[in-house]
Amino acid sequence: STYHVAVVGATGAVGEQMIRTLEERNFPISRLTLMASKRSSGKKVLFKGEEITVIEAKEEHFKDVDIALFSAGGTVSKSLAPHAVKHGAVVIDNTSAYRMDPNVPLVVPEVNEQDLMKHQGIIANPNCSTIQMVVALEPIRKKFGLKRVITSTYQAVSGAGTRAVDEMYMQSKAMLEGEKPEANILPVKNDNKHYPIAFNAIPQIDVFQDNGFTFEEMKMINETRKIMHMPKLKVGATCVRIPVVRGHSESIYFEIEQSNVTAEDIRTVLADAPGITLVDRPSEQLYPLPLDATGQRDVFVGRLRNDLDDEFGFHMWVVSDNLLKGAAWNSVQIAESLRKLELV
Ligand code: A2P
Ligand code: 11C
Repeated sequence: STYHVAVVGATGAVGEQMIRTLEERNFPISRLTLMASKRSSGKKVLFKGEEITVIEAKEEHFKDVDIALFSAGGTVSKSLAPHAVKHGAVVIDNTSAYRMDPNVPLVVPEVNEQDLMKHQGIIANPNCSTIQMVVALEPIRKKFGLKRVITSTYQAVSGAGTRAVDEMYMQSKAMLEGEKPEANILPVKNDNKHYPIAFNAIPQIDVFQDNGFTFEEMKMINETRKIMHMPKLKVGATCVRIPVVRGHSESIYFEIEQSNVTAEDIRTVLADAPGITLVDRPSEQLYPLPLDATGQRDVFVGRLRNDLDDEFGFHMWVVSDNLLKGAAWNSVQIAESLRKLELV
C-alpha cells in the first residue's frame, strides 16, 4: 500500500532532511503534505520533481494523514500530535515532548524495534546524541554486557536549527574581519546569556537542571536507559557545542561485564552490527570525522581501545550526521519498521 505522509516543520533543518530521506528511500507515498509555521505558508518545496506548497500546521490538515513526522519543536507536537492521532494518523515525533511518557515507545530500530508493537498512536524519536550512542553500545551490551557509560560530546551547530548555523557563519566572518561577533541564539535561545560559537566551545546544550546537568545531558542519560531497557544503567554525560555544521562526535568510555575481552573482539562485533561503519585504522590515521559523516545514514565508530587501568573499561569515538541518523533518517526508518511489522 501507499501512504499519505505529513511532515510538520518541513522548512526546518530536520524537516528538509526528512523530505530528502523519504525521497531517497523511495518510501511509498501517495500524497505528501508539508506543514510549517504561518510564516512559511505558500513556500514551494520540490519532492520527486513535483512542487509542493507548504501550508500552516493546523488540526484540520491531519484528516486522511496516515503517517505524520513532527519536527517543529515540542510545543507544536504537544498541541497538534494528539489531533493527528485522533484523525487516525501514526505520529513519529522528533521532539522531546513525549519521549519519557511510559505509553510512548522511544525507538531506535537497530536497538528496540519491537517496542513499536506497543504504540498507541505516538512514537518518539530520541535525541540525536542519544541515538548514535545507543547504536554503538547495543551490540556491545548484547555480546559482552554493559555496566557503565561516560560520554563527552562534541555537537554540531545544526542541532540547534538553521538559524544557529547562519549565526555561526556570520560570527566567523566577523571574527576573520577583526570585528566583534554578535551572539543571539547559542547556547540556548531562551536562556539569559548568549556566547559566540565561532572559534569557540560551549559546555552548555539546552538549559541547566537543579542537579547541575543540562537538559541535553539528562536526555542522554534517561533516554539511553529507556531505549536499552536498562533503567539502572550508570550513565554520565557532558555535552559541548563546537563550531561544526553537521555531525555530532562523542568520546564514549564504557565498562563491560565480561572479562578477557580485547578491543579487537569489540571491533569484530561492531563491524557486523547494523547501522554501523567501523573506521578504525590508527596506523593509517583513519578514524570517524564529522565532515565524512555528513550526508551519510550510518553511525561511524573508531578509536576503540582498552583502558590502561581497568580491564573492563574501553574508549571509543562515535560520529554520525545529527540531522540524518540523529533525526530525519531515524524517523523515516521508524516508518519503514512500522510497515515491516504491519503496524501501518
Ligand atoms: P518556519 O520555517 O515557518 O518557522 P529549525 O529547527 O531548523 O529552526 O526549524 C523549525 C521548524 O519548525 C521550521 O519548519 C518552522 O517553520 C517550524 N515551526 C516553528 N514554529 C512553528 C509553529 N508554531 N507551527 C508550525 N511550525 C513551526
Ligand atoms: C542539539 N541534541 O544538538 C540537540 C538537538 O531533543 O530533539 C535535538 C533536540 C531534541 O542541540
